[in-house]
Amino acid sequence: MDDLSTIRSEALSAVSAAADLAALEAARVAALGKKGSVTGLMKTLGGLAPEQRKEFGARVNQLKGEVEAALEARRGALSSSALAARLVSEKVDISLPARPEGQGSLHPIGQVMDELAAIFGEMGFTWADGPDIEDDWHNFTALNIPPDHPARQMQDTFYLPPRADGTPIVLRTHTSPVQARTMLRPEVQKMLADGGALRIIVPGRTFRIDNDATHTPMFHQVEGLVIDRTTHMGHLKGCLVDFCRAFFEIDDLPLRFRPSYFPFTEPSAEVDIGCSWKDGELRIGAGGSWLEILGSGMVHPKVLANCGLDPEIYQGFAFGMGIDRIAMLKYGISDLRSFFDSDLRWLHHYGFSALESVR
Ligand code: 2NL
Repeated sequence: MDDLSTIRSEALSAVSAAADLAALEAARVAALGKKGSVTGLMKTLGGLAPEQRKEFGARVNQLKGEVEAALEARRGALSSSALAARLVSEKVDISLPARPEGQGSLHPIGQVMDELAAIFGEMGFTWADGPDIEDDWHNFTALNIPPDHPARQMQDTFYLPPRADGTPIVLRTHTSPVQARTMLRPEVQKMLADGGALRIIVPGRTFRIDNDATHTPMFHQVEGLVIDRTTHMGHLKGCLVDFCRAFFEIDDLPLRFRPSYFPFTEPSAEVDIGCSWKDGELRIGAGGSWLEILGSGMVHPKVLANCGLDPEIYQGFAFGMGIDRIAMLKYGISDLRSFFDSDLRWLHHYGFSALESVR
């Protein structure tokens, strides 16, 4: 019994004296470990007479419980003071300015698409989208492109394995199939029948098997389409003059309309803008030279008919241009292929801040 009370006071004072978690663990081992003082008392039970064992055993068990409770209480106190000490010593200085994040930039092609959307948006056009992978009906047939047209040849167009029913599949060679799909939509047909007007621009990726200094197999086009019952060549001219002057930001930019040919328009016109050359460098604006910028025309009656519109009732104009090309002209980018190199230094030089975007 003397032993028991000595062991009790020693064990409990070691626990309460423990200054940190390591000292507390040492106190636990000294009392309850394999060779600990309380464990030692347990071991003496076997040598006692049954009567004594019962009474003494109960006291040793109670002691063990007491030591365990003291250990637990002390562990709790030490952990919270350790946390409190960390909270004091490990302060985060929230007044420090943040490290600057690397700023991303918008690719010039995306920037120019946004500019196109803003300029044509003011004229009442909306942006239409469609698939990059097309069947040859939407890409060629609907647009009155004859079977012997060079665009239909294997060496000009990326053909994909045909559909199960034999339909030839291509990577679209222009964005025109999106206009065809839009005209064919029942709600568009109804809107036109009700006397409305369709005005869309279609910016997007296009694909042809060219690959040299001025052609990449993937490039970008924007086409525009207006359909109603009265839109004529004069509207085409006014629209494209306004667009070119707004895009190049030159109020008196001269334009020249030249007769041309496209299978999907009749009559057709190519549009040149005024420019000049000085020391081998191009300057856009009045200057006596001309630069071809886009193709246009009145939508061919066969195209209207193919798209479910009676050419005796409906008419309109369409136009198309290369986005990569007008981006190069506006922003002084000399090599077409650099657009698609994904060189971050190039992008930081020619790219645009998201905060400057017109969107
Ligand atoms: C060019 C010329 C052009 C069109 C595209 C078009 C679309 C439909 C109907 C009629 Cl659905 N026309 N598109 C018209 C004239 C010219 O593009 O040089 N593009 C780079």
